[in-house]
Amino acid sequence: MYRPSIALTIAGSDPGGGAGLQADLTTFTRLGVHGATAVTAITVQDTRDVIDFDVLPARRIAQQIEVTLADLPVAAIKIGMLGSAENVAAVADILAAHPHIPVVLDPVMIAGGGGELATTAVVDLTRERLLPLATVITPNTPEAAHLSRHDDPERWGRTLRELGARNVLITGGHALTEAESRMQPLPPIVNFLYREDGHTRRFELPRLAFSFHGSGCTLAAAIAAFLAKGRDLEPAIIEAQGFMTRVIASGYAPGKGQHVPNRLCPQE
Ligand code: PXL
Repeated sequence: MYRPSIALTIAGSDPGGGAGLQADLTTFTRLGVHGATAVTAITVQDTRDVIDFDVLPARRIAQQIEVTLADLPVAAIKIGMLGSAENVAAVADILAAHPHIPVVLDPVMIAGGGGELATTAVVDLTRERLLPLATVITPNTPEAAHLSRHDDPERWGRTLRELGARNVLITGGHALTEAESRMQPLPPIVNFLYREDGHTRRFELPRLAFSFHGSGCTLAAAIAAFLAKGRDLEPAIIEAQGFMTRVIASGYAPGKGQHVPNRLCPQE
């Protein structure tokens, strides 16, 4: 009997379908992976701003995850917005009981449009409890600075590894400064992977002029999808970055604000 690989996302809902669990689910589907979802929060936002959000109670999130893990052979877990320190603790407790499932942690702090999606308590507990349980974390540069509590970019990767994250992929795709955005050609996106074995790898990807909503979620979900399909971490990251380049290159603005990655684009 045909059964696709299964990945679980633990994430918040974005009603416009650009980011959050909708981004994760469309990415999983596009990459041929069955997506299971545990909803953590219901955000109210458009492609410009976060207007409001409600966070679900920790008990209800834990139930969704536990019921899913008891029923489905989940081969990778992706974590996005958790919404409260209680939720971080509940998710950490469950992950600790399932140490064999690879975990991609996207430490969501700020939405693509700039709205805050995590409190200081959430960031602090993520640092303490979730980093040590992650196979890989995928902070962008502001998130890496915040989580590591270092101003010096040279220290971010190593510090996050010392805090317990097995591998750290620091992504450079966030918005450019005014001066950078006037450069022709635009500076590339540079991602750095700080590996479990102490080595560092640098990846360069082409950058487009638009500001994107949902690109961080899409990359982390794609890594989780390839892990679910059985790839080792580094090949999963390389394939996920290739997927990102294709979906960003054909990205579109579905509404009045930011562009979203075109996760519908044909894959070779
Ligand atoms: O990309 C981070 C993110 C995560 N989760 C939700 C979001 C966003 C960004 O907008 O809305 C629910």
